[in-house]
Amino acid sequence: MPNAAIETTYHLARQRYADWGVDTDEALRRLEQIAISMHCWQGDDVGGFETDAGLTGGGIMATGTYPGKARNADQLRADLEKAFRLIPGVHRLNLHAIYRETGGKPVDRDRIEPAHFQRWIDWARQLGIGMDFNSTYFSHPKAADGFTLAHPDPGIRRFWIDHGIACRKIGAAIGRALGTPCVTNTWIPDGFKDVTIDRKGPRLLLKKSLDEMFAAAVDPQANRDAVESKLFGIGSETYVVGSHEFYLGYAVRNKKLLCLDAGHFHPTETIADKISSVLLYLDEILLHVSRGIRWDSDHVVILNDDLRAIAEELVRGDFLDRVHIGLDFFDASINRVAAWVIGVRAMIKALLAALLEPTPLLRQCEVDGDFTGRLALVEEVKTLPLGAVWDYYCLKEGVPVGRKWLGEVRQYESEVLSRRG
Ligand code: RNT
Ligand code: ZN
Repeated sequence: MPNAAIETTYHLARQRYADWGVDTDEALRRLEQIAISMHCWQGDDVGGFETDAGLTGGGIMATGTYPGKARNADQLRADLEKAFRLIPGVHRLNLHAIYRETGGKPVDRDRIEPAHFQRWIDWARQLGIGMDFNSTYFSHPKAADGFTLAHPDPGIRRFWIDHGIACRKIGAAIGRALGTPCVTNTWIPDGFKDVTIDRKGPRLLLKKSLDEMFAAAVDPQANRDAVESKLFGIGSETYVVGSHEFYLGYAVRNKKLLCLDAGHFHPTETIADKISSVLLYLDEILLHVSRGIRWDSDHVVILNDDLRAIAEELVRGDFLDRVHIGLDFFDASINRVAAWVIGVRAMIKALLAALLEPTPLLRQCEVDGDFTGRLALVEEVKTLPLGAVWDYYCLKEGVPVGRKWLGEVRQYESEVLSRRG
């Protein structure tokens, strides 16, 4: 579609929304301010660059054999840049500790330092983006038992506490260097596959480990700590130490950010409904936007009802400045750059849809007890010309409109990814 047609279509759409009392220009101004933290680990199936072994253990698994995954940090950065160029707006990078660059030197996880992430920091500065960080408690011999911070062996616990301490320092260095706070997230796989007798003991140990890990005060302008719960994982189907109740309590008491991962609850339980509750007791939260399918919690995010509900909550509750939006999925069965682009664009579309909602009108129906009107209007709003506004936003931000981005990914695949052997 020629640019002039995109603009004409937008102007018609703007009028349609104006009829509902919605200012599309204002919605786009707000949308432009929202940074989404794009997770590096979609680019190499959560492998990292410590060893050639890739993802092992940890109750998570990437499935698929699509060719072309990034084999080193330079390749991963190139792939990330490609994806960023196809996504409207200025976003962030979410990095895991296993993506450190030590110049070939073996450095164990309790010893990693900001210097090992300097190239990532310099790269982010060049792109003008912020960064977030994650400690990595899987794919390591000391995590092979399926226990880390809650391991019964004090030596193993100490190792992982030191990893967590190292990661907070790295997070702070990132935040200071880039001038925007880094959110450093903690997720551990600890749990049992089958019937569990002692549910209390490991939780006491985890609490103690976290207390030690978080003992030192860190400037919140540099680093903010988040803790992520999970209901179950592969190999921890019966019992997960870091459950929702565990971390909700921990976060409230210790003023941490709670990380809500969309794939970490019962299948019909959605995180959208949790946001307005937990933000009564917490200053800020982190989201891991993902898509659960049956037992898997990490499918590529698409514009479905769950995603839209999350975005609606953020906008309706005026929570955008208290919620850090991160994505968390990994699919090795499709082009990995495309997976990022699909997921991040879907998140942005969901936010746009929420920003274009005639909320006062819907709210008034609810206040008046007019539930017929509420349901009727919600249905009518669904077919307002969201796509025309979205296309115009992409045009304005200088990224491909509509399916055009896919052609660019295919070209990148034939010129770069397919040559990786
Ligand atoms: C695992 C958690 C965790 C990981 C990433 C790689 O279930 O969701 O956030 O996906 O840290
Ligand atoms: Zn997650």
